Amino acid sequence: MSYTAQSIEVLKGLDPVRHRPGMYTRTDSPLHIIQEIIDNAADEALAGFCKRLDVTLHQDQSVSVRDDGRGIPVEIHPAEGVPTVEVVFTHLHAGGKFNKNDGDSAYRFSGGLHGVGVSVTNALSTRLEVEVTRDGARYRMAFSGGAVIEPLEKTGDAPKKAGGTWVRAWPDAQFFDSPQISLTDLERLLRSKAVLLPGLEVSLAVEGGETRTWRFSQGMQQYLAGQIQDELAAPLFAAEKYAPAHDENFPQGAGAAWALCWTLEGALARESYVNLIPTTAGGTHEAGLRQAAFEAVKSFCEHHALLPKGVKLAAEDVFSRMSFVLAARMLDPSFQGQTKERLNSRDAVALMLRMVRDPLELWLGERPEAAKKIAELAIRAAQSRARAGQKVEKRKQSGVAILPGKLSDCQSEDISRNELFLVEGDSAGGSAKSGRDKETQAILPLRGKVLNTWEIEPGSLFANREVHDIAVALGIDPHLPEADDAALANLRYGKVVIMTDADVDGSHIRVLLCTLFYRHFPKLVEHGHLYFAQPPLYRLDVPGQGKSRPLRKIYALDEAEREAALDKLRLEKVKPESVGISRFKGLGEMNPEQLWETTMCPDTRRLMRVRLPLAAEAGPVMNMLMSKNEAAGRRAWMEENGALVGAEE
Ligand code: 28G
Repeated sequence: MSYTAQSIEVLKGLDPVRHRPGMYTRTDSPLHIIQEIIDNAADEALAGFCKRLDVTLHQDQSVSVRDDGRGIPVEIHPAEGVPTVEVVFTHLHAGGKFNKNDGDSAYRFSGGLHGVGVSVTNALSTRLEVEVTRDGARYRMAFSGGAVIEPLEKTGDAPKKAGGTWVRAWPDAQFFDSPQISLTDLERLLRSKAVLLPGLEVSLAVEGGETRTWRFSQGMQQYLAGQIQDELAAPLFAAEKYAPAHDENFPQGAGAAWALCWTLEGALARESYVNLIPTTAGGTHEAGLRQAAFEAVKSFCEHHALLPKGVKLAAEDVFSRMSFVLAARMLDPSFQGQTKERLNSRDAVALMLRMVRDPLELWLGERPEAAKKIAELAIRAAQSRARAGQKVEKRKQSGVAILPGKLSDCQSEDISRNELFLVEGDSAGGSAKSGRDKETQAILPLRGKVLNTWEIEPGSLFANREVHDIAVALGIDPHLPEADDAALANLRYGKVVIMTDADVDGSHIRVLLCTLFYRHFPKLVEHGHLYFAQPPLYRLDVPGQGKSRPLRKIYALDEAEREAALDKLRLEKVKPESVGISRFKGLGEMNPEQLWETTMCPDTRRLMRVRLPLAAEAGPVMNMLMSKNEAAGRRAWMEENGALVGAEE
């Protein structure tokens, strides 16, 4: 194949990126495609081959990055028949994604923001140049819009031991809302690489301006200490732990490094990362850290009999004064949210719990004086929470209503933590009841269809049993949109969660419940108390393997999770063809543990908060949707706008 023919073929490969760049990267600014380049250099440093990483922001808005690692291989790639460096820049998913099966490879835990690699950067750049130094020689090549325009050539000799990669990219302004790269964001990103890769010297030069450098020989411990101005309750705790080979539950090398501390007052410092990628919106790894800290401190309190009578610690009591830097390392992390800055891999909770809890408990046990200070902080938080709860409790008891018989109420009196699940069907209701956290979660099963209350007078609402039960459980009366906030004074739950099947009937029930709340309990919606649970969309049936591995069912919330689960199974040598994938039919298919983990556990579930536009705008639409004689218009509107009513929690 001639070179041009081949580059045309390669271009075809990157075509989708140029057509829908938003599917592959963030398009608000070119920072994220630059981040892909920096991430590759950081991965090479993580593998232990770099001492420095130098970035220059040029006056023409291009960016160049240099590392002193091994240099991207230039040999002909056996499968592709072109130099490996060309494959890296022209093939989607090239880069970190391959070689995950090689236990020693540091690349197992690399990850571009979306794991798509630097070919996306290339596709979205008017020009991109690469220079490689390795094996006693220098090489270079250049691309435009992702296509090779100057094939790889040797440009000279280099000292035998010299190595490194240099990349300069000119992002194509047509793909971005703004061509400017924020200097603050770039600085923050580079500083975080220096924090997470102790000893690495990182620099940022602004062409014609200043140069900044970062180096943290003590890594995140040093960094966190520098971020905290207030008095520490106890010394800072920093450590790391990764799964060994042949671990039962986690792939080799998965784990975390962390630094954490407690302060008596003042601002908190909290940062988390997955595979060196910042997760500014937190996610499941932070939830796992929080749980680990909670369990370690609670266990210390119990061993030393520190808990005053009647005080019950909650995770938040331990967590609320804790500052931390957390760097999780895991295979196939999956991200969520508009900007993909929140980790949502469910197993990150268990992974962090496993890695952090015991070392922290040990650490506390070794310095009882310091640990007592931390315990005191948590106990004080629990006591003030209990006092706040009691006030509400008095109010709660002043009501005369008798709670509906089929309500399984929760034990906690802390309204802000309490949640009511409205569950479709008795069987799902049963699973929810046994799977829930009894402390804070209440279950109200709903039988059959809920009444369409759009055209029902407030006075006749309670003639309907279901509606009556919901209102009594909630502790509030129907009211008008003009009502003041006192309408919610006796509300018994901070979150009201509608949990229905992910099918047509389920969405019908959702709409009817939304109608009820929107029309007759508008303050509840306005104040953000109403949520949809999001049960998983897929079920993976994994056949048993020998004696040790029984048949398994894995639930995946969406396509991304389904693919991540399949990738992980591949690592376990499960043949993808042997895995049965079905679109999930109903809540009733899950046992209580599964329902808990996928849909109810605050750390691993995904909730969607229901938000409605202002009444003035929504009124006519709702009227169209809910009036008896508007069935056709209703269907059309919902198909188009169904997604608009919610936003991720
Ligand atoms: C300066 C800007 C960005 C990089 C390397 C080094 C290697 C590499 C990069 O290999 C293909 C995938 C995993 C082996 C690896 C060199 C092994 C041996 C490398 C960068 C083949 C990519 N020698 N440095 N990629 N690997 N720096 N800086 O991009 O299996 S990317």
